[in-house]
Amino acid sequence: MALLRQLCIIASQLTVVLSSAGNIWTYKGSLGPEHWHLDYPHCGGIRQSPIDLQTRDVIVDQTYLSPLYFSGYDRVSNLDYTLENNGHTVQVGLNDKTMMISGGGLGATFVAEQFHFHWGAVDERGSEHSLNGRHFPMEMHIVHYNKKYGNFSSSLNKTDGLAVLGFFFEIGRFNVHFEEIIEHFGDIQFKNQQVNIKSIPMIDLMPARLTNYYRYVGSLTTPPCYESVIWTIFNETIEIAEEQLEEFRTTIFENDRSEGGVSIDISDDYRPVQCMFRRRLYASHPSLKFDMATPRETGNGGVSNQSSRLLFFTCLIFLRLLLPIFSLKIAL
Ligand SMILES: *[C@@H]1O[C@H](CO)[C@@H](O)[C@H](O)[C@H]1NC(C)=O
Ligand SMILES: *[C@@H]1O[C@H](CO)[C@@H](O)[C@H](O)[C@H]1NC(C)=O
Ligand SMILES: *[C@@H]1O[C@H](CO)[C@@H](O)[C@H](O)[C@H]1NC(C)=O
Ligand SMILES: CC(=O)N[C@H]1CO[C@H](CO)[C@@H](O)[C@@H]1O
Ligand SMILES: [Zn+2]
Repeated sequence: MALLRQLCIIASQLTVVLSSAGNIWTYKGSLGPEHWHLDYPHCGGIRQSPIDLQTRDVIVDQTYLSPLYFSGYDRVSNLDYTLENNGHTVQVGLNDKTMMISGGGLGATFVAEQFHFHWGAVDERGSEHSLNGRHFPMEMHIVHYNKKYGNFSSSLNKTDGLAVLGFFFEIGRFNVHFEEIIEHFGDIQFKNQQVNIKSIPMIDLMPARLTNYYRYVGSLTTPPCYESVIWTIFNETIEIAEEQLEEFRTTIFENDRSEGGVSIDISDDYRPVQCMFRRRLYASHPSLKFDMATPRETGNGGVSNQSSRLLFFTCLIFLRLLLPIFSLKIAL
């Protein structure tokens, strides 16, 4: 059934030639991820994000993927951050532009612009990336732009324009650092609301060990889906209490205050995993390459190798459908 639906989506992707104008999109319904490519053609590309991180096929390269160098992440800024509900997520604007990353095979210096979250209505989903088919309840993205392009907007559509750091969350202890953000949610319940908050040393929001990570090239996970992102997904997770996650789920709405009626929460603001096609997944440490048959952790919960398998076949079929088009182009 799900496979059939995927096939239909692919078919529509291949037949639609003209795209209508428009700039609204959602995570559900007729403007949901399966339809994004109609208004935003890049979303139908072959280097899209997120992906399922399949640890068995990883290429380990410890020399190239050296530890990232973080500059300014331990400082408190004298400029406030801007916390905002943009109708798709909770986003924090890093107004000072003083935090930078380099090294770790990035090939350039990238400046931190903003960070935001993707979360689920229940613990079994919410993250955009998955690990061997397993999703996490939330994922944080710290978005950086390439310093050589001067600002975020001129970097957005450059092949080496952006570097995004991704972190998975797990339910655990109360996280005092994230509480400094969550405690302001009352001020940004509705779309387009924003509030200034005191800056937080970014290092407090990140896990302690940052040397072990996965790397691949991909895209923005929201329209216009430009294929401009060097992705780094860390192995170490961030702990957050269930009650804190509940604040994300129940107090942040996708509608404007003025729209009235019933408020709709933003939960499940994640894009489904995309086909890997000819890309490779790299890792910074040998322990990140392992087979699902011998899982590292026990009691994972929610691991579904079935969904991994389904994705594999869907991508295979997608390629087979594309082949005639490519050969036709060559023939012409
Ligand atoms: C970004 O940089 C470009 C080129 O330097 C400039 O034209 C543009 O106005 C800048 N945009 C912002 C938002 O600062
Ligand atoms: C990966 O993360 C898990 C838990 O999040 C941890 O137990 C494991 O030691 C980490 N492995 C590496 C190589 O960092
Ligand atoms: C994968 O699926 C098989 C059969 O359905 C199951 O026995 C196995 O435990 C699954 N592996 C994981 C890691 O979920
Ligand atoms: C990296 C990237 O997505 N580049 C795109 C920028 O926009 C032009 C025009 O739409 C595309 O041709 C590029 O592929
Ligand atoms: Zn994101």
